[in-house]
Amino acid sequence: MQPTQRRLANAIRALAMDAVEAANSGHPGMPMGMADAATALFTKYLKFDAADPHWPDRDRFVLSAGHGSMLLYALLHLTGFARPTMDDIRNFRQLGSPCAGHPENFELAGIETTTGPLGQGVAAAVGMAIAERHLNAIYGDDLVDHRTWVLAGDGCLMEGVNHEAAGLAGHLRLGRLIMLWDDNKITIDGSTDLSRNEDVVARYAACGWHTVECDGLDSAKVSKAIDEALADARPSLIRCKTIIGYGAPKKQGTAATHGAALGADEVAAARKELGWDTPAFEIPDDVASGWRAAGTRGARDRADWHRRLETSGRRAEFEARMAGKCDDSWLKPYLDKLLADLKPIATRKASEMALGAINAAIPATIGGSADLTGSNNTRTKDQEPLTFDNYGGRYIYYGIREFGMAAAMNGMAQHGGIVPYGGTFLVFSDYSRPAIRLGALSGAKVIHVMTHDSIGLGEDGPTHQPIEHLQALRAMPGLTVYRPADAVETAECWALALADDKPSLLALTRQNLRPVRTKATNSNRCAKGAYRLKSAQADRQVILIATGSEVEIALDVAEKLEGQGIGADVVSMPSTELFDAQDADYREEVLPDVSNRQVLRVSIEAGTTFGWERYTGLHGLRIGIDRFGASAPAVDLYDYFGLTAPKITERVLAHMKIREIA
Ligand SMILES: Cc1ncc(C[n+]2csc(CCOP(=O)(O)OP(=O)(O)O)c2C)c(N)n1
Ligand SMILES: [Mg+2]
Repeated sequence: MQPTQRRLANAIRALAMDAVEAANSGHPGMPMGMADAATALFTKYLKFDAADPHWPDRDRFVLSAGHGSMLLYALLHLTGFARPTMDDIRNFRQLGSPCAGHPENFELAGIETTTGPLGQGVAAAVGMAIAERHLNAIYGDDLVDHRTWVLAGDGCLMEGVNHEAAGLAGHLRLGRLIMLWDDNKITIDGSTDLSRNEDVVARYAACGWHTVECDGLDSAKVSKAIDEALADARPSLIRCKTIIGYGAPKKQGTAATHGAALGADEVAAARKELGWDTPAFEIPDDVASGWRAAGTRGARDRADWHRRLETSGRRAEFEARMAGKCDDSWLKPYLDKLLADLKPIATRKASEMALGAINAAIPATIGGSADLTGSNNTRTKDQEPLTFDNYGGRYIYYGIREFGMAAAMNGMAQHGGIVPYGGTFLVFSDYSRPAIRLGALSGAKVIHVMTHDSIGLGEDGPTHQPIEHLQALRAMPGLTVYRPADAVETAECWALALADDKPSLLALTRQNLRPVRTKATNSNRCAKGAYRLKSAQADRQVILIATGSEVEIALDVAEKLEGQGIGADVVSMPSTELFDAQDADYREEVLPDVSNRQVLRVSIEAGTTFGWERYTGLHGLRIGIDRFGASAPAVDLYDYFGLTAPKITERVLAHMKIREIA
């Protein structure tokens, strides 16, 4: 006999209880409350084949309420993914188990994106849905025709980013996006009455979504709601009314089930309540085979899809694109042309010029900006906007939604087939930072284009002038920050970002910079993160280390020092992370490890000096800005903050004197 949907769902409940019990840590409430809804989705609707988790035309499922990770681990295991095994689940939350506290996309195939920071999954799902429609516009229904499903909790729908995502999805009419809301009216602190009385459904409706409500504990009713959602052309919000911890007789419906083991007695009582009599971590045969059948439902679709791919004539192109490889053949011809006609330009402008070549050579790029297109220089001439009536466009007007943009870009990248880049001001990286971080953690190949990267932006003043941002972003693991010094470095940094499989951030100027790289080179000089741009002519006594707009100043300082017989190197350091990754010999060659008495090291960056002692040593000299900026024209600010060649030269000389006395 086929097990009922409820019996299949109870397997999820049991595994969630057992795993959390074994770990004495974790979140049983959400999986127990949403087990019936998830069963409807996975046994009837979700297009997937457990035998091939990477099948490009599979539906994407995002567990935005990542704390309910056991729901996903149970589903992957039960439907027959190679991992997690039952042993993996037994070791839930233990070192070495792929069943991490929250779902990690790099731990298990079948986890489309890392979730846990609430709300971001919703925005990532919007990005996946955009990617799907875009690729559909290019490759047609034969190759790209799938849906994106997202499971969100009350927390996801309170976090502001959900609203950015909802607005974007509604505007772009992403009808293939369906969100299941676990409306259990409970969060950690207790009832949602403590903190929320907005009408979430009305808010989504106002954003252009289709909405429908159902009893989330009845999988037939969830199915009916899903049918309605499928039939509607708008993105859908399905409000599933559930009970957190459903099945635990004493604790269900309370915050006690949210994030703690239920305890042996309550687990035993729940087993009774649910009619589940197998021991912990055991699945009865009928249930196991029922779930296995769900896991192979998509096999036929997948085989058909592969046949279509073979005969499409676009197989190689499609596969290369999904593999995410970016061709760098644009770089050399672009640089040749650039070097033939050098003039002072802002690196944001240089970025736009490079993008002209990049977008022509790499069809996978999709650009955008959070309402600063003209300032970020992110849109190139041939880029049409991506809109609901032209999903084939390659430029997204994200609106003033930095966080939503960054999180959606993670989703696009993780969908595959898209290399997203998006712009805002560097100072507003604070607004997108949680998504930059999650992208860094989960290896999403996204390029963040951050312009107006210092006081050099001028008159907009301290609210708009980044100070600590560069160093704060460099402190983030998994993200490479680039701050190019001129047009050549900008192109080189773009090439490095495109070649990487992790996220990158380009910090670019508003103000014009004079070219510091004027000759062709055989290799990408930015690739090692830092390099000697100018060698000391007299005996080397000073090494000036600068980034971005301060490199030209460093060159002027060096000239002044040389004028006094003091040999000075200038090291351009577009990426501290890449420099740190070089071998000791290279680092030693660029920054010889001698005491500051012999050679004074000086860092110059128009931002915090915090952290630069890493390269200058404690007795070196760090030139920067350790306060908030000011409103004035850029030239005046550089002078006011002492970032001019004469002022820096004076400080260097003074420092050398102190050192001699010491
Ligand atoms: C951005 C963010 N803030 C806080 C948390 C900590 N946290 C995890 S779950 C949760 C409550 C979520 O409530 P809900 O989504 O309703 O989940 P349920 O209790 O119903 O399972 C909180 C505050 C988090 N994971 N992410
Ligand atoms: Mg809740």
